[in-house]
Amino acid sequence: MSRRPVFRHPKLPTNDRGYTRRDYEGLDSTLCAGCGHDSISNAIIRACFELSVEPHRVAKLSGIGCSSKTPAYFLGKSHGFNSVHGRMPSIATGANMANKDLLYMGVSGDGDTASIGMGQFIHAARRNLNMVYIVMNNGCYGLTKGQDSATADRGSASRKGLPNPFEAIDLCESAVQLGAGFVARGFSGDKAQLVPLIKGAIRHKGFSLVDVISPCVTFNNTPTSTKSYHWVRDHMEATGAFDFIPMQPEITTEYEAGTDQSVAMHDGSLIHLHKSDNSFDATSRRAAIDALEHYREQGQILTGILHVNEGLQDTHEIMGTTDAPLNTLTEKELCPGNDVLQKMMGAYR
Ligand SMILES: Cc1ncc(C[n+]2csc(CCOP(=O)(O)OP(=O)(O)O)c2C)c(N)n1
Ligand code: SF4
Ligand SMILES: [Mg+2]
Repeated sequence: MSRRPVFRHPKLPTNDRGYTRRDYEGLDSTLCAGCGHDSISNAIIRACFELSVEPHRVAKLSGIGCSSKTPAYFLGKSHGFNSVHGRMPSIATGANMANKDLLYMGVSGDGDTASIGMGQFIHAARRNLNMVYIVMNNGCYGLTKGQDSATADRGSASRKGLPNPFEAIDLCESAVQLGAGFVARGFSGDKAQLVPLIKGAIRHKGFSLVDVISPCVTFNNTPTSTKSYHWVRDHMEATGAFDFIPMQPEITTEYEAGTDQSVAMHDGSLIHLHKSDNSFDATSRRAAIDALEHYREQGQILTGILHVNEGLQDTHEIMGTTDAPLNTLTEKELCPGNDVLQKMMGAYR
């Protein structure tokens, strides 16, 4: 039961659809105070409110973990399915195949995605499933007491553990290599950067990964952990300051050539990158992987939009499914009748 007061200020600001921010909130969080995951939930709430996403057009999906509990804490009026450990992408795929008209918002952890769910994650990415896939990445299994996860950097140590001896999986680099059309990395403690990243992911058509470094204050917030607040603040390198600009008729490009880059989303909205001198061409897969490797070698974490490709077909387009969502088709449309079936069978004889 929510402990939030039910009183509402009569003049709470509303968005274009008439919803207030409260309409995008969920239950009170039961996570540890200071957990990065709560900051990400708040960024999701803000992004959806500011984009005027209709809550009933969203389906939240998750696996198992502290991170996978968070859909209870945002978008309380949306559809939701809390699946089993690592299986969120299968549920997202099935739901998306049945009804392609909803916004699918998958939330997962680094354990849920990069260990038990890795085989699921990579296939959702390579099929370019139209969904937002947010990883709340703390480098550990928070819910089961802080064991190292597969995204923990080699040499990085959590509260009681020895330095991790294994190579880390970089989910962004994997997603770029697999052909995902929108790949970004944020930090839970940097809302100014994270909210536009989530907005861009929502507006992108196809697979949108937002990997968010999210310190676990209970098990993985020592200075030796590369997913801690201290480490990330000291070692973060952003691709540039940027903002998300919904397409409005009056928007004109007034960005200086060579310093900025605007990338149009399928629905016409723009991601506006203010490129710093050391930035790179985010539309190139090779450049994105080079940049990630470059900063990794320096011990830095590259954040921001890492890769965007708006020219890709999503799973439905690749498969040539009907324009109408499959769950709206009637029996008559789905079953062509005995004569047609006989003809089809004849072709196989
Ligand atoms: C099939 C199965 N194996 C193991 C577990 C135990 N388990 C629950 S959550 C979890 C890891 C969670 O880590 P992560 O996805 O990173 O989430 P976090 O808690 O760190 O946010 C594990 C191993 C489980 N619930 N189901
Ligand atoms: S154990 Fe870690 S990940 Fe889980 S709620 Fe607490 S701080 Fe967050
Ligand atoms: Mg984790």
